[in-house]
Amino acid sequence: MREKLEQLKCCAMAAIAAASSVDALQDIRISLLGRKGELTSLMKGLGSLDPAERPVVGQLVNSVRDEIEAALGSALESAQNNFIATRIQAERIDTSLPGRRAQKGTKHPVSLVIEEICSIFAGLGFAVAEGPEIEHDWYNFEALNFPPEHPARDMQDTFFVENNLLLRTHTSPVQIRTMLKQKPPVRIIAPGTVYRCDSDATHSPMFHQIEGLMVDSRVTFGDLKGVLTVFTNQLFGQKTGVRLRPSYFPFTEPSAEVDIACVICGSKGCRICKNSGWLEILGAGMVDPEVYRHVQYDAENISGFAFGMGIERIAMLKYGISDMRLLFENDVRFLRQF
Ligand code: 2NM
Repeated sequence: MREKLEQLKCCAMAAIAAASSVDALQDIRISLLGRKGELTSLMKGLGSLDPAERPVVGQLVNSVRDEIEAALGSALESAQNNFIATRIQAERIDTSLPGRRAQKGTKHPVSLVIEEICSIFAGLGFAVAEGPEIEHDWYNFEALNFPPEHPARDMQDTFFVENNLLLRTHTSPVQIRTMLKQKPPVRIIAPGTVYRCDSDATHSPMFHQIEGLMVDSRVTFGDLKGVLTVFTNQLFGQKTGVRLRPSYFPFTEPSAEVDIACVICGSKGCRICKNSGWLEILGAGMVDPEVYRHVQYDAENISGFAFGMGIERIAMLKYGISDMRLLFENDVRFLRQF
């Protein structure tokens, strides 16, 4: 046993001295000290020794193992240093140069506007709700009181996936899903990506919307105007004028378009506001009882308002961006400015 140990130590030291690479040294470590290694097997054989001899030989095994480990350790360190030095030579790395910092990204203007709007409505007690981008016809149109022959249901305006599945054309289905899940009071906003078959300087087939819904026992048109006035003042500045014009949506009655005084020209008249002094930024109205019928809300005892806006348009107005396509080209020289 002693002889075996002496011999193993000699062979090991010679092998370690001869090995020049990190890999070779790792192999030696495994073949000696690994689970099935030579030294490990020897240690397992200690049990068959004379009990009197066991402690002595045991100590010897330990000291051989310590010596081998120490030799392996220092050989590995110098092999690693050699490896690095060779690479620095071969690749001509100038270690005196300062490191290259990873480029930090910036938030997309659309994300910035979504975050700002969500935080304004959070201050008014609105929670954020989300839903799927691939929707059933029922949630996107039927429950929202779109008649079967409504033009939005045409192939021209909606991306259909198959049978009754489509890419949502607005985030209103999120409001439907929320009303089906919870009873009034409801106070939510639904930000997200929506899709319409449309593409030019002011329309992208993929864009973003935020819609809001408030339903409670006595919500009035006055509440709608109040909430939206607070919102536009916070988003565009305290003195921004707001006006409501009568309009039509299938899911609200009465309905209104919400304009703000043109923030580009100060209402003097410009290209952006088409010389009217006003910018249309929101659609809104009192939720139609027909919508409540689809979600089993009792239209006799509750009321509520809903509104919706396109984020890209608001980002363009807020940051003075003239072409919507800039928002989707992903040119970092443009995106870094916000
Ligand atoms: C708008 C304008 C007016 C709206 C209505 C609903 C729902 F689900 F409650 F019926 N959600 N969103 C709505 C109302 C959206 O966007 C221009």
